[in-house]
Amino acid sequence: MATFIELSTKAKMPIMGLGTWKSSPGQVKDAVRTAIDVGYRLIDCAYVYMNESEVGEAIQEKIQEKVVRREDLFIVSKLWATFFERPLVKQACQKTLMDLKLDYLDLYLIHWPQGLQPGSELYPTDEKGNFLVSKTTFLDAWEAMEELVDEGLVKAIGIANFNHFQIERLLNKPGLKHKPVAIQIECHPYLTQEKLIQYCQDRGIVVTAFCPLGSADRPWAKPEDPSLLEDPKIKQIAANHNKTAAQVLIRFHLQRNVTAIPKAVTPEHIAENIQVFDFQLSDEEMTTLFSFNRNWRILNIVEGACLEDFPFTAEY
Ligand code: 1BO
Repeated sequence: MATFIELSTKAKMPIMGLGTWKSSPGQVKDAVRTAIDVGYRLIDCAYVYMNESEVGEAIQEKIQEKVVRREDLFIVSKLWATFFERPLVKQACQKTLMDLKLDYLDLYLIHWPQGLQPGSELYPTDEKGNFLVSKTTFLDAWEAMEELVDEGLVKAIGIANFNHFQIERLLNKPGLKHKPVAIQIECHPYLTQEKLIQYCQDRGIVVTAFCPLGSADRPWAKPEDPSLLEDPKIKQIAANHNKTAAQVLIRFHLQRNVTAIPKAVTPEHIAENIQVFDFQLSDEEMTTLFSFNRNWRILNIVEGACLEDFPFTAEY
Protein backbone atom coordinates (compact mmCIF):
# COMPACT_ATOMS: atom_id res chain seq x y z
CA MET A 1 0.00 0.00 0.00
CA ALA A 2 1.27 3.48 -0.90
CA THR A 3 1.93 5.72 2.06
CA PHE A 4 0.72 8.80 0.15
CA ILE A 5 -2.42 9.90 -1.68
CA GLU A 6 -2.08 12.28 -4.59
CA LEU A 7 -4.12 15.47 -4.36
CA SER A 8 -5.66 17.08 -7.45
CA THR A 9 -2.77 19.58 -7.25
CA LYS A 10 -0.42 16.56 -7.72
CA ALA A 11 1.01 17.10 -4.23
CA LYS A 12 1.48 13.92 -2.21
CA MET A 13 -0.42 13.81 1.06
CA PRO A 14 0.70 11.18 3.60
CA ILE A 15 -2.11 8.70 4.24
CA MET A 16 -1.39 8.68 7.99
CA GLY A 17 -0.80 11.66 10.24
CA LEU A 18 -0.78 12.87 13.82
CA GLY A 19 -3.93 14.56 15.12
CA THR A 20 -3.43 17.34 17.66
CA TRP A 21 -7.03 18.17 18.63
CA LYS A 22 -7.29 18.10 22.47
CA SER A 23 -3.54 17.61 22.90
CA SER A 24 -2.65 20.10 25.61
CA PRO A 25 0.12 22.62 24.90
CA GLY A 26 2.18 20.82 27.55
CA GLN A 27 1.89 17.47 25.76
CA VAL A 28 1.80 18.34 22.11
CA LYS A 29 5.42 19.38 21.67
CA ASP A 30 6.76 16.01 22.79
CA ALA A 31 4.06 14.27 20.76
CA VAL A 32 5.05 16.02 17.52
CA ARG A 33 8.77 15.46 18.18
CA THR A 34 8.18 11.75 18.77
CA ALA A 35 5.89 11.48 15.77
CA ILE A 36 8.46 12.97 13.41
CA ASP A 37 11.18 10.74 14.90
CA VAL A 38 9.15 7.59 14.24
CA GLY A 39 8.22 8.55 10.69
CA TYR A 40 5.06 10.68 10.69
CA ARG A 41 5.20 13.37 8.02
CA LEU A 42 1.65 14.78 8.27
CA ILE A 43 0.76 16.89 11.29
CA ASP A 44 -2.86 18.02 11.54
CA CYS A 45 -3.31 21.34 13.33
CA ALA A 46 -5.94 24.06 13.77
CA TYR A 47 -6.12 27.57 15.18
CA VAL A 48 -8.97 26.52 17.46
CA TYR A 49 -6.90 23.73 19.05
CA MET A 50 -4.92 26.50 20.81
CA ASN A 51 -1.61 24.64 20.65
CA GLU A 52 -0.10 25.61 17.28
CA SER A 53 2.80 27.48 18.85
CA GLU A 54 4.04 24.33 20.64
CA VAL A 55 3.49 22.24 17.49
CA GLY A 56 5.63 24.81 15.65
CA GLU A 57 8.42 24.57 18.21
CA ALA A 58 8.60 20.81 17.75
CA ILE A 59 8.59 21.07 13.95
CA GLN A 60 11.37 23.68 14.05
CA GLU A 61 13.48 21.52 16.35
CA LYS A 62 13.19 18.55 14.03
CA ILE A 63 14.10 20.67 11.01
CA GLN A 64 17.08 22.15 12.84
CA GLU A 65 18.21 18.69 13.98
CA LYS A 66 18.00 17.71 10.28
CA VAL A 67 15.63 14.83 11.05
CA VAL A 68 13.38 16.24 8.31
CA ARG A 69 13.35 19.07 5.80
CA ARG A 70 10.33 21.35 5.56
CA GLU A 71 9.50 19.87 2.17
CA ASP A 72 9.32 16.37 3.68
CA LEU A 73 6.47 17.47 5.94
CA PHE A 74 2.80 17.95 5.12
CA ILE A 75 1.34 20.47 7.53
CA VAL A 76 -2.42 21.01 7.68
CA SER A 77 -4.20 23.78 9.55
CA LYS A 78 -7.72 25.19 9.61
CA LEU A 79 -9.45 28.55 9.46
CA TRP A 80 -11.72 28.90 12.47
CA ALA A 81 -15.33 30.02 11.88
CA THR A 82 -14.98 33.46 13.52
CA PHE A 83 -12.51 34.48 10.79
CA PHE A 84 -14.69 34.28 7.66
CA GLU A 85 -14.49 38.04 6.87
CA ARG A 86 -12.01 38.61 4.03
CA PRO A 87 -9.26 40.49 5.96
CA LEU A 88 -9.60 38.08 8.89
CA VAL A 89 -8.98 35.04 6.70
CA LYS A 90 -5.52 36.26 5.84
CA GLN A 91 -4.81 37.45 9.39
CA ALA A 92 -5.83 34.07 10.83
CA CYS A 93 -3.66 32.23 8.32
CA GLN A 94 -0.70 34.48 9.09
CA LYS A 95 -1.17 33.92 12.84
CA THR A 96 -1.19 30.16 12.27
CA LEU A 97 1.95 30.42 10.11
CA MET A 98 3.65 32.54 12.76
CA ASP A 99 2.74 30.08 15.52
CA LEU A 100 3.78 27.07 13.47
CA LYS A 101 6.94 28.98 12.47
CA LEU A 102 6.40 28.16 8.80
CA ASP A 103 6.19 30.24 5.66
CA TYR A 104 3.55 28.08 4.00
CA LEU A 105 0.97 25.41 4.83
CA ASP A 106 0.52 22.35 2.65
CA LEU A 107 -3.22 22.41 3.20
CA TYR A 108 -5.57 24.95 4.80
CA LEU A 109 -9.17 23.96 5.50
CA ILE A 110 -12.32 25.89 6.35
CA HIS A 111 -12.88 24.19 9.71
CA TRP A 112 -16.65 24.54 10.00
CA PRO A 113 -19.27 25.67 7.46
CA GLN A 114 -21.11 28.18 9.67
CA GLY A 115 -19.51 31.62 9.91
CA LEU A 116 -19.51 32.90 13.50
CA GLN A 117 -19.49 36.42 14.85
CA PRO A 118 -15.92 37.75 14.81
CA GLY A 119 -14.38 38.70 18.13
CA SER A 120 -12.38 37.30 21.01
CA GLU A 121 -14.84 34.43 21.66
CA LEU A 122 -14.10 31.32 19.60
CA TYR A 123 -17.62 29.99 20.23
CA PRO A 124 -19.80 33.13 20.54
CA THR A 125 -23.28 32.21 21.76
CA ASP A 126 -26.46 34.06 22.75
CA GLU A 127 -28.28 33.69 26.06
CA LYS A 128 -30.03 30.54 24.77
CA GLY A 129 -26.73 28.90 23.96
CA ASN A 130 -27.10 29.21 20.19
CA PHE A 131 -24.19 30.39 18.08
CA LEU A 132 -24.02 34.06 17.14
CA VAL A 133 -23.49 33.77 13.42
CA SER A 134 -21.88 36.08 10.92
CA LYS A 135 -23.46 37.21 7.64
CA THR A 136 -20.29 36.12 5.88
CA THR A 137 -20.73 32.64 4.47
CA PHE A 138 -18.25 29.90 3.65
CA LEU A 139 -18.60 30.92 0.00
CA ASP A 140 -17.28 34.41 0.87
CA ALA A 141 -14.52 32.91 2.99
CA TRP A 142 -13.57 30.61 0.11
CA GLU A 143 -12.68 33.59 -2.11
CA ALA A 144 -10.24 34.79 0.56
CA MET A 145 -8.90 31.23 0.91
CA GLU A 146 -8.24 31.22 -2.85
CA GLU A 147 -6.18 34.40 -2.43
CA LEU A 148 -3.99 32.61 0.11
CA VAL A 149 -3.13 30.05 -2.57
CA ASP A 150 -2.39 32.79 -5.10
CA GLU A 151 -0.15 34.57 -2.58
CA GLY A 152 1.76 31.37 -1.79
CA LEU A 153 0.78 31.22 1.90
CA VAL A 154 -0.87 27.84 1.38
CA LYS A 155 -0.33 25.19 -1.28
CA ALA A 156 -3.90 23.92 -1.36
CA ILE A 157 -7.27 24.54 0.26
CA GLY A 158 -10.14 22.40 1.42
CA ILE A 159 -12.96 22.05 3.89
CA ALA A 160 -13.95 20.19 7.03
CA ASN A 161 -17.31 19.10 8.44
CA PHE A 162 -19.23 20.09 5.28
CA ASN A 163 -22.16 18.01 4.00
CA HIS A 164 -22.52 17.17 0.30
CA PHE A 165 -25.03 19.97 -0.33
CA GLN A 166 -22.49 22.46 0.96
CA ILE A 167 -19.69 20.92 -1.11
CA GLU A 168 -21.98 21.10 -4.15
CA ARG A 169 -22.63 24.80 -3.50
CA LEU A 170 -18.90 25.39 -3.29
CA LEU A 171 -18.12 23.42 -6.44
CA ASN A 172 -20.87 25.34 -8.30
CA LYS A 173 -19.79 28.72 -7.02
CA PRO A 174 -19.56 31.13 -9.98
CA GLY A 175 -15.94 32.07 -10.65
CA LEU A 176 -14.49 29.24 -8.54
CA LYS A 177 -10.74 29.55 -8.97
CA HIS A 178 -9.41 26.76 -6.77
CA LYS A 179 -11.38 23.60 -6.09
CA PRO A 180 -11.32 22.04 -2.61
CA VAL A 181 -8.68 19.32 -2.81
CA ALA A 182 -9.53 17.66 0.51
CA ILE A 183 -12.17 17.35 3.19
CA GLN A 184 -11.82 16.34 6.81
CA ILE A 185 -14.77 14.56 8.42
CA GLU A 186 -15.46 12.46 11.47
CA CYS A 187 -15.29 8.83 10.40
CA HIS A 188 -14.94 5.42 12.10
CA PRO A 189 -16.88 2.13 12.10
CA TYR A 190 -19.75 3.72 14.08
CA LEU A 191 -20.00 6.53 11.48
CA THR A 192 -18.87 5.04 8.21
CA GLN A 193 -19.89 7.96 5.96
CA GLU A 194 -20.18 5.80 2.82
CA LYS A 195 -22.27 8.26 0.80
CA LEU A 196 -20.26 11.35 1.68
CA ILE A 197 -16.95 9.61 1.02
CA GLN A 198 -18.17 8.28 -2.34
CA TYR A 199 -19.44 11.75 -3.27
CA CYS A 200 -16.08 13.34 -2.45
CA GLN A 201 -13.89 10.67 -4.01
CA ASP A 202 -15.96 10.80 -7.23
CA ARG A 203 -15.05 14.49 -7.43
CA GLY A 204 -11.34 14.07 -6.70
CA ILE A 205 -11.61 15.39 -3.15
CA VAL A 206 -9.34 13.45 -0.77
CA VAL A 207 -11.05 12.49 2.49
CA THR A 208 -9.39 12.55 5.91
CA ALA A 209 -11.00 10.80 8.88
CA PHE A 210 -10.78 12.57 12.22
CA CYS A 211 -11.59 10.79 15.50
CA PRO A 212 -10.67 7.45 13.86
CA LEU A 213 -10.22 5.85 17.29
CA GLY A 214 -13.39 7.29 18.81
CA SER A 215 -11.84 10.11 20.81
CA ALA A 216 -12.17 8.39 24.19
CA ASP A 217 -10.67 11.47 25.89
CA ARG A 218 -13.51 13.81 24.84
CA PRO A 219 -14.74 15.67 27.94
CA TRP A 220 -18.41 15.15 27.01
CA ALA A 221 -18.18 11.32 26.88
CA LYS A 222 -21.06 9.55 28.64
CA PRO A 223 -20.69 6.14 30.33
CA GLU A 224 -23.32 4.67 27.97
CA ASP A 225 -21.48 5.82 24.81
CA PRO A 226 -20.11 3.05 22.61
CA SER A 227 -16.34 2.53 22.69
CA LEU A 228 -14.51 1.60 19.49
CA LEU A 229 -11.30 0.64 21.27
CA GLU A 230 -13.16 -1.64 23.69
CA ASP A 231 -15.52 -3.17 21.10
CA PRO A 232 -15.02 -6.97 21.43
CA LYS A 233 -15.70 -7.56 17.72
CA ILE A 234 -13.04 -5.02 16.75
CA LYS A 235 -10.67 -6.55 19.29
CA GLN A 236 -11.30 -9.95 17.70
CA ILE A 237 -10.38 -8.65 14.23
CA ALA A 238 -7.24 -7.15 15.78
CA ALA A 239 -6.35 -10.49 17.42
CA ASN A 240 -6.69 -12.22 14.01
CA HIS A 241 -3.77 -10.08 12.84
CA ASN A 242 -1.82 -9.84 16.08
CA LYS A 243 -2.55 -6.12 16.00
CA THR A 244 -4.30 -3.70 18.36
CA ALA A 245 -7.84 -2.37 17.99
CA ALA A 246 -6.36 1.07 17.26
CA GLN A 247 -4.29 -0.34 14.39
CA VAL A 248 -7.38 -2.03 12.90
CA LEU A 249 -9.39 1.18 13.23
CA ILE A 250 -6.69 3.12 11.37
CA ARG A 251 -6.18 0.47 8.71
CA PHE A 252 -9.96 0.53 8.04
CA HIS A 253 -9.53 4.03 6.57
CA LEU A 254 -6.34 3.41 4.63
CA GLN A 255 -8.02 0.55 2.73
CA ARG A 256 -10.77 3.00 1.71
CA ASN A 257 -8.20 5.48 0.38
CA VAL A 258 -9.07 7.72 3.31
CA THR A 259 -6.29 9.39 5.25
CA ALA A 260 -6.40 9.14 9.04
CA ILE A 261 -5.12 11.47 11.77
CA PRO A 262 -5.39 9.67 15.12
CA LYS A 263 -4.52 11.86 18.07
CA ALA A 264 -1.93 10.38 20.41
CA VAL A 265 0.39 11.87 23.01
CA THR A 266 2.30 8.94 24.51
CA PRO A 267 5.34 7.61 22.65
CA GLU A 268 3.83 4.10 22.77
CA HIS A 269 0.55 5.10 21.13
CA ILE A 270 2.25 7.35 18.58
CA ALA A 271 4.53 4.49 17.51
CA GLU A 272 1.70 1.91 17.60
CA ASN A 273 -0.62 3.98 15.40
CA ILE A 274 1.79 4.16 12.48
CA GLN A 275 2.50 0.40 12.42
CA VAL A 276 -0.37 -0.15 10.00
CA PHE A 277 1.40 -0.89 6.72
CA ASP A 278 2.31 -4.52 7.37
CA PHE A 279 -1.11 -6.17 7.40
CA GLN A 280 -4.27 -6.24 5.33
CA LEU A 281 -7.89 -6.48 6.50
CA SER A 282 -9.80 -9.02 4.42
CA ASP A 283 -12.89 -8.03 2.42
CA GLU A 284 -14.95 -9.92 4.99
CA GLU A 285 -13.36 -8.01 7.87
CA MET A 286 -13.96 -4.70 6.08
CA THR A 287 -17.62 -5.68 5.57
CA THR A 288 -17.90 -6.56 9.25
CA LEU A 289 -16.43 -3.18 10.24
CA PHE A 290 -18.89 -1.39 7.91
CA SER A 291 -21.75 -3.32 9.52
CA PHE A 292 -21.05 -1.57 12.87
CA ASN A 293 -22.28 1.75 11.46
CA ARG A 294 -24.86 3.43 13.70
CA ASN A 295 -24.43 7.03 12.50
CA TRP A 296 -23.03 7.93 15.91
CA ARG A 297 -21.24 11.27 16.05
CA ILE A 298 -18.61 12.29 18.58
CA LEU A 299 -18.49 15.89 17.34
CA ASN A 300 -21.88 17.53 16.92
CA ILE A 301 -21.50 21.24 17.89
CA VAL A 302 -25.15 21.54 18.95
CA GLU A 303 -24.79 25.32 19.42
CA GLY A 304 -25.20 25.62 15.64
CA ALA A 305 -27.92 22.99 15.21
CA CYS A 306 -30.92 25.26 14.70
CA LEU A 307 -29.08 27.78 12.49
CA GLU A 308 -28.44 28.04 8.78
CA ASP A 309 -25.65 25.93 7.33
CA PHE A 310 -25.54 23.45 10.22
CA PRO A 311 -23.97 20.50 8.39
CA PHE A 312 -25.31 17.44 10.18
CA THR A 313 -29.04 17.62 9.50
CA ALA A 314 -28.55 16.39 5.92
CA GLU A 315 -28.35 12.63 5.43
CA TYR A 316 -24.81 13.13 4.10
C1 1BO B 1 -13.94 21.93 16.99
C2 1BO B 1 -12.95 21.12 16.22
C3 1BO B 1 -13.22 19.74 15.97
C4 1BO B 1 -12.26 18.86 15.26
O1 1BO B 1 -11.42 19.43 14.36
